[in-house]
Amino acid sequence: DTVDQQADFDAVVSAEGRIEPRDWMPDAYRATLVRQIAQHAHSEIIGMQPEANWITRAPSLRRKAILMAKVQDEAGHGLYLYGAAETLDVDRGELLDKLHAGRQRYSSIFNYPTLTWADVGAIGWLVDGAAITNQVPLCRCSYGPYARAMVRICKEESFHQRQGYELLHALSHGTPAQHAMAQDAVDRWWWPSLMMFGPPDDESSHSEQSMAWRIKRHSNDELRQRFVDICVPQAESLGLALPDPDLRWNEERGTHDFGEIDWSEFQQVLRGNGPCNEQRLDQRRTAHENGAWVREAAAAHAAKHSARTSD
Ligand code: FAQ
Repeated sequence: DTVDQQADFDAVVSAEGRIEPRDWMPDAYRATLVRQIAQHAHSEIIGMQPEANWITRAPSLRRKAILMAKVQDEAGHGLYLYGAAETLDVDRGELLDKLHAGRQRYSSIFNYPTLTWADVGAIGWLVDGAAITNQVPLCRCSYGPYARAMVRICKEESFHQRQGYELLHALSHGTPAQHAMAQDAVDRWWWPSLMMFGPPDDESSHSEQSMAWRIKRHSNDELRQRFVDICVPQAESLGLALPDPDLRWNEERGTHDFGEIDWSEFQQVLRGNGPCNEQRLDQRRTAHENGAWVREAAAAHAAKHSARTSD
């Protein structure tokens, strides 16, 4: 009965085991995973837009090939994640409908514009860097399909982060105008990257339960702090400044202190009022409509194939 099932579930989670799709799980655990995995998948595919904006204007064939590969990886990450969500008895069509209707979220970070080529570098360095910091612990998430999807995604994100770092390094050590462009991109992407980790712990409605279920392994503020500590020496070797006058090493705490985040900006972006929310969702809906023929053709092919094999 449910009492035994709950006890079995709790025992697996506390022993660092994995919950698999066939296992019993509490309804709220399933709902939390669907929410987080869907939001993550939506972020991957909406996250293709800001960088895709620069594919046709990449400064060389080599840069263009690298950027196309990165954006294609993001589409792939979306597919792994929608696949992981579907093991929880939801359908990706239904999740996409909810995204398009504004009833499911995607990461706040993708509502900012990519104004210059250096933004491609800043996204790789900071946005992929933040994504890895958040996602490496998710490789140990209690839900098996999500944890396994994260392993491969993290490997690919590491490549993405390196390409951004290398791109910014080239600009930072180029002409004064290139250096200024790199600095401007870092100035604009730094604070939104810190917001990717979610609200402060005392305002994070889901953290406590998600940590008890071992979906989340660290709190939002812990991961944000880890990210700041990783970025400071990297900024130094890039020769770029982080736009925070309050950023300094705290000997006692053994980490960096950093300035106040503008949480009202984060709330505005979550409410749909960021600089690009409308544009991102419009483009997503249009892409979905334009792709209808592909879904129809795939479904027709699958139907023919199964009719043939069932003969
Ligand atoms: N944006 O209680 P919490 C990538 C919402 S990486 C928008 O703390 P939770 C790679 C939250 O949903 C980006 N909404 O929530 C890439 C909740 O909403 P609700 C994607 C946010 O879930 C790079 C409310 O605020 N990564 O795409 C954000 O425990 C370059 C309360 O928050 C992931 O999704 C936000 N930043 O912790 C691709 C990682 N933060 O239910 C292309 C997996 C919070 O009240 C190019 N997700 N909210 O309506 C997670 O680890 C967690 O879901 C957190 C939030 C940490 C994001």
